[in-house]
Amino acid sequence: MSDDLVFYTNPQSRGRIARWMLEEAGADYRTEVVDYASRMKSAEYLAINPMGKVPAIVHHGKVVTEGAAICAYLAEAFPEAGLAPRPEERADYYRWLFFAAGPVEQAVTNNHAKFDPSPEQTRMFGYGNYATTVAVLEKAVSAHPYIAGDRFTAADVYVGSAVGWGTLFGTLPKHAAFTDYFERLRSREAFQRAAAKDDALVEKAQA
Ligand SMILES: N[C@@H](CCC(=O)N[C@@H](CS)C(=O)NCC(=O)O)C(=O)O
Repeated sequence: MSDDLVFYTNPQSRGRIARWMLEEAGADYRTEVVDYASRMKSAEYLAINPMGKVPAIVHHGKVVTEGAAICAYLAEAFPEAGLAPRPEERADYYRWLFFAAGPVEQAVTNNHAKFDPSPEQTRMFGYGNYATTVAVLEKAVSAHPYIAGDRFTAADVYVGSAVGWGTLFGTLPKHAAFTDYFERLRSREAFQRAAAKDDALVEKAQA
């Protein structure tokens, strides 16, 4: 296990997105579990992520936070994995990666908190409203087998996680477009490996 790449996570968190990406990249990394109660807002961890949130990675001494940024960063840092976009994939790759990290994330969390912008507010809210954001996401995941085209890229780790967790927790509707897209992703070996590692950590914490 390498100290060149340290992964700060909690197995019950968005850290699962970053672990999936680390496994897809074939990275050699060391995991540091950040406990919600004791470590998340500690001075030691705030020095890494001042937001006091996971995931974060430290690669060759450089910190990367934000699940979407971690996916894009690792795709470039491990080019041999072939998960960065090819020139013809770049438009869809960046567009939908940012759409999922911004509008989708805000729409889903606000809707879960039972807040939907009024018609006047939709102009200044970057996601407009929940219904529009969900409809646009549904169209995006239906356009090709993968979000940037015919092959899997790092953007699928992030968009796929949003869709997978959203449909599982009921924050996104279980529409066929979403479930079909996630079915294509969940059978990947790296996804299964990442899930097994995180599930083992959850079990260990509960034992
Ligand atoms: N915008 C961040 C969100 C990260 C986030 O909210 N993580 C949650 C867990 S899913 C967290 O660490 N919460 C701990 C806290 O706020 O105390 C990302 O996409 O990585």
